[in-house]
Amino acid sequence: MLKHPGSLALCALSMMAVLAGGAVIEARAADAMQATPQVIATGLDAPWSIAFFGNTPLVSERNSARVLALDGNGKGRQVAKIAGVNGRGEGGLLGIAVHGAYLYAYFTAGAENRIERYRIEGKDADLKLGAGEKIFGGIPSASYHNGGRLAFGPDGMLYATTGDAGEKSRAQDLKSLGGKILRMTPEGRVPRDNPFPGSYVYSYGHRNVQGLAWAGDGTMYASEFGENTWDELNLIRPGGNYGWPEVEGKGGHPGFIDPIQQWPTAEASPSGMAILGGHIYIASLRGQRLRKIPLSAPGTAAELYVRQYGRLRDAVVTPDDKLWILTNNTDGRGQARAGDDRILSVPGL
Ligand SMILES: [Ca+2]
Repeated sequence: MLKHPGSLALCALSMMAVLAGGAVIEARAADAMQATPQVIATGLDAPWSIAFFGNTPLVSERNSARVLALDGNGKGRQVAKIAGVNGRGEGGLLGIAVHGAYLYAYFTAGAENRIERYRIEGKDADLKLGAGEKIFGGIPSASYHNGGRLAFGPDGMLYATTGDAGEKSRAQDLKSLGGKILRMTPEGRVPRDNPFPGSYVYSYGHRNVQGLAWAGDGTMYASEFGENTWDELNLIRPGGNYGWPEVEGKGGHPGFIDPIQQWPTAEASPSGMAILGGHIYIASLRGQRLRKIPLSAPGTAAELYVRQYGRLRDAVVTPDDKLWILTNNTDGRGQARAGDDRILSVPGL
């Protein structure tokens, strides 16, 4: 598709728009040349997160508390129903991540959000999960702002994003686990080299972070939901204070790290994110689009699939370097289309 002469012309147009400083114009051109994604899976129920064990995709469903394994045809098979999931609103079974022989899950269990891990036994059609082992708890929960993304960094540590759970002051309180990015060992202990000795807090002053990704050089990025004005893309530094609730978006305030990019909340509400081929990809819920941000020019963005597939919850890189996106239209906030919710593979990257 991209080799088509017409697409080349659009690419050239897109480049010119960037040189002219017109990120929005570039977005339209990029959108026009984006090929139709391939459908990987359909019929998911309020899915939240995708992770891979070897080549096997695993998907979490927020309300059913199920973890599904997809076969080569995208057919889901329940491999676990996570015990103890008890969430309202945005709570439930949220992020999952795989490390070694374990699946890690972040979920709402009544008054707290917690992290458990499960030994993965067997593989492919025989894959199943062992009993849960709670490795971390006490993260504040609420109907809104539960955070919930889990990811292992290039340093082998587990990172977890939390929300302010409706109490803004938690974000600036280093003694609270709310409104933070947390960093822990795979066993749930405090790493010796965390920025605040003895504390799980890696960065703070966050409202509700649901996306994490690292570039090849180790630079860490996170997406964050703003309140009414600005959603954020942040470059995360250990010990950094990202401003909430004193500042939303770019405040230029000493002591707070400004986002490297911000968007009106109606055009974003950014959740999962991934990095592939020199670009950051961010799935947007309310904005119903996939944002593509060059690592070489992180203040610019192209917008793909605007309002074509509804709300998007996650973006992940597959083991064979494809980009998959996860729709989010069946959790009561979106308008479900035929086949929702779906996993789509983005071609031509
Ligand atoms: Ca901020």
